[in-house]
Amino acid sequence: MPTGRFVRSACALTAALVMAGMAAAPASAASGPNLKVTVVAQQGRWLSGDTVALDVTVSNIGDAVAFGTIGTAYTESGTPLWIDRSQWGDLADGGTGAPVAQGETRTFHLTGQLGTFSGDSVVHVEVSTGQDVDYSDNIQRVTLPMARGTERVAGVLYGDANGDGKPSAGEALAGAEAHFIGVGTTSDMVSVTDTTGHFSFDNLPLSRYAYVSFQKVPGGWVDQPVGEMRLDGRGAYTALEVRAVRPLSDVLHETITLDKTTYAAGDTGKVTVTLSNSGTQPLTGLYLGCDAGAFGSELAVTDDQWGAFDYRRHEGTLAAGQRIVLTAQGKVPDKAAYTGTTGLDCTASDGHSGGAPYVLATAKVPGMRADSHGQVWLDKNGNSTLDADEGLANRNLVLLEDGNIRAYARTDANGYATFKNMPVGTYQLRVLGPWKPAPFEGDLGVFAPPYGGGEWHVQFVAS
Ligand SMILES: [Ca+2]
Ligand SMILES: [Ca+2]
Ligand SMILES: [Ca+2]
Repeated sequence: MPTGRFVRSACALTAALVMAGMAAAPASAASGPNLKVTVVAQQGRWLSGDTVALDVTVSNIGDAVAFGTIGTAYTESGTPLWIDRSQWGDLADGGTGAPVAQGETRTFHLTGQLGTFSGDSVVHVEVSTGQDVDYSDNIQRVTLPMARGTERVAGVLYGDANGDGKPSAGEALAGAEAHFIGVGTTSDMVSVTDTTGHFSFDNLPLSRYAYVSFQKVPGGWVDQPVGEMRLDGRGAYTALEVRAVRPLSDVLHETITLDKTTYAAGDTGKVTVTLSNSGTQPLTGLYLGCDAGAFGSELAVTDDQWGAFDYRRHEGTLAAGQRIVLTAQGKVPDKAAYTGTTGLDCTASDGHSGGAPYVLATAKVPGMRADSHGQVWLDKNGNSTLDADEGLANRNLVLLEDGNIRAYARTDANGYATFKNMPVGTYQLRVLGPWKPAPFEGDLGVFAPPYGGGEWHVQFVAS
């Protein structure tokens, strides 16, 4: 029926007009709770893994209590920001919410952690209550700009001979290795300083934590630590000035001696440490750090015997030109009988200078004997791994002690050999022929069980 259709259409039109009119009316005109949220995001050029703060203010600008108020914050797009919802307290999603009275304002300090990079992070913050009279102010979005691009790290290494804290003529340190490591680099990168002391690394990936350190610094200079760097594309580290200072060992000299060259387990060994200051300034805050690499065979010297030089006190002093003799004693531990060696090693430090002197004295603890069995090998395929056919077959081996040959053995078809019934102790293993131990190989300890007896594998390289 035409008339009926017209009537229904008119009703629908009227309803649409009424709804549009309600939405356009000022919020203050409506009566009821009206939450409003504002968000201020911490400024930055953000990187994955960063923690970002969001200051959230929730106000009820209506004229009635907002019951059951809930707050949420989540990533709408881009790099995810992980926000623990418990930071909303009684407004946390998952609970029943909390009332916010008319005129009340509450603030929340939210923090979140950025996940894997996926462009700028758009964070949606929303507060809700039943019957909010104007929902348009209940949601706010903030965009966290993510850092992009690559970085350059460069600078100069100088030995601050004139002590003015900056590079001066003639202070460049050439030929040192600058090592860079940061998140996103798989191995450390090396740049050798040129004749002007400069080093550089280009096209580095952005990184929350990155470090430059130095090796093979010439002339005994000690580089001062470069602090942690944050590579977020600002180019903040392209003109580093890395200061190096003279080592403490230039002025602080240390010697160590034991009262005997041979002990038995249970004996008391006496240690003498001599310290002297050859500089023109007093040295203060000195202490000895002994047993640094302790593995249980050292003399059991208690630290209180060093008096003011006890590492817990840091109270040792040496005037310019002064020399001091410190003595202490300790028992030779039982374990030393199994390793054949005892002794003590001590670093003398002032707690802050690099290049602290280090000394070591050892003595023998003879008596026990042990077999020593193992393999010598060459990394024939260059994969840094011992593979099945890499034993050095049918070769003569020797164990040296202080340059003297103490034992011989011959390897089998797989590079294995046994030194029989050796006095326990520490030896240098050599292959007769055009080979030498790989640079990282140390001495060979021949220890009695239970401290020894395991199979060793020692890599050799062409000499
Ligand atoms: Ca509202
Ligand atoms: Ca200088
Ligand atoms: Ca190999």
